[in-house]
Amino acid sequence: MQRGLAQALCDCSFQYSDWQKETKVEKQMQLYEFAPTRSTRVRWMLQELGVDFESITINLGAGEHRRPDFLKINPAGKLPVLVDDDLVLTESVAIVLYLAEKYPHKGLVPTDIKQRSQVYRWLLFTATELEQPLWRIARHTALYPEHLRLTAEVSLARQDFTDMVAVLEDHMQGRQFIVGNTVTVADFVCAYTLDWANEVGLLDSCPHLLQYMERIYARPNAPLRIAAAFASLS
Ligand SMILES: N[C@@H](CCC(=O)N[C@@H](CS)C(=O)NCC(=O)O)C(=O)O
Repeated sequence: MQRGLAQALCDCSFQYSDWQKETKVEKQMQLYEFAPTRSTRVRWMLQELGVDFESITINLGAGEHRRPDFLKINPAGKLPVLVDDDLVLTESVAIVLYLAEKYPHKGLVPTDIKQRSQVYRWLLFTATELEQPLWRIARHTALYPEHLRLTAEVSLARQDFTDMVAVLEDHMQGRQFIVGNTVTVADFVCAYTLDWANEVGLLDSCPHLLQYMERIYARPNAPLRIAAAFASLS
């Protein structure tokens, strides 16, 4: 009796693995992340899409991004990284665009080419004009060794950010979303970056952007705000 059952189970698992080989079973995606960082953008996208994924924490504070096994995955030693089957993708903006295009029925990237071009425009504006000054500030206040930090660089970066964020503040007057009348991938990337700016006191003179950021983060599938993510580490 027992041997019969064991045989049946064996047969079953044999058939299952056969079926797995024949039918390409989609593997769970893996996200290499660390709570308060740019990997938030990818987590946000995955949560909005309702895609199941495996989270792999790489503790930047503990230097895990410099470990040889992680450097094999991303030689730049940076987060986030998304692994989807044989695709290993770095760069947060490239990853969220990939996800938006992989699940087009979720409507997070417009089908209309002109609307889509506006999404690209604001993603690039965010990554170059807004995020770069924030990154310079982070490096020259906390990340570089103290003897390499330049106070003047921080003032310049704050001014660069202030000049460029004024353009977005103006754009957001009377708007709910960055592009068109529905949420897109640009909103998640932008809201995260605005949260970052807010953390360093650079959003006080942008009432529209403050309201907009709060609204986007109030979505049910939004990730933790940066401050809460830092708090969750301790
Ligand atoms: N342009 C990259 C930047 C990635 C990046 O600098 N990530 C930071 C965390 S927000 C990191 O991993 N830093 C580790 C390091 O620079 O050593 C992206 O958007 O993915």
